[in-house]
Amino acid sequence: MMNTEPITLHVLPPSHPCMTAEAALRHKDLAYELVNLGMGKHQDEIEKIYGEGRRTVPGMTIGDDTVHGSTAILWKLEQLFPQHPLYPEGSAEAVREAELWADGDFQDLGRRLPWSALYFRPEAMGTYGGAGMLDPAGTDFAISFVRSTWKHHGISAEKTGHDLAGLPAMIDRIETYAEQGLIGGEDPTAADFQIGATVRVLLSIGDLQPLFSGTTAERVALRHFPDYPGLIPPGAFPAGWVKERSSG
Ligand SMILES: N[C@@H](CCC(=O)N[C@@H](CS)C(=O)NCC(=O)O)C(=O)O
Repeated sequence: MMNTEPITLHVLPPSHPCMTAEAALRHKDLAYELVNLGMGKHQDEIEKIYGEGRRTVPGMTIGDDTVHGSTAILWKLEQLFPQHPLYPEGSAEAVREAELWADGDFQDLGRRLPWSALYFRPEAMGTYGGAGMLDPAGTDFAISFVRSTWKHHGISAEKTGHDLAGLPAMIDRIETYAEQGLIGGEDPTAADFQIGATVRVLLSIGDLQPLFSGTTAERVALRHFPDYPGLIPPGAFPAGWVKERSSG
């Protein structure tokens, strides 16, 4: 079933929940327009369209209807367009639970950890815009930009240590979802798209790649999101901050 009403997805390109929403639209073979709001005014613009207090991307309009947030978007798409189900019969509830878990603390790591790592390797910020490593003048810009992101996202060294310490258990949880067949199957679910997008962002941090190596999390991320700019060379985080998985 194709959409007769026009669909517009409002995004910021590097945002992982936006990647999730777009992957779901593509999976369901729907026609849509992608609108990049551009860093800066995005919060006010999204609030104008989606209502007071709604200041994040993604948002989706379908006809006159507005849907805000990645999990609401995927749910709505499933109700309107049942083809290529995101919540397969028999495991729909468990998939939704896994998706909602990933939308919480795990998704937050994708918003913080790249900035955490870039604090230590600011010259790598250019790789996220496809520009490669920055020169000294560019690195000056990156240093002040990264500092502003620490403020914006409430990042500190202590918080980074806490985020990194919690990551192995989150990967274990994702691998359990895979064993339960909620992600990693031939037909992707909402949980594949939600988890995979965050993992793809985390894979741009060289220090974290060994943690994901050989996992279903890594396979799902690279399958659904093969192209993602950005690479922070290993050795960014101070020694000992990245913890190993005990079961890895
Ligand atoms: N859980 C929400 C989170 C959305 C979210 O926080 N999006 C970030 C981008 S990843 C955003 O729009 N941030 C706006 C800003 O920080 O200015 C979802 O999945 O839609």
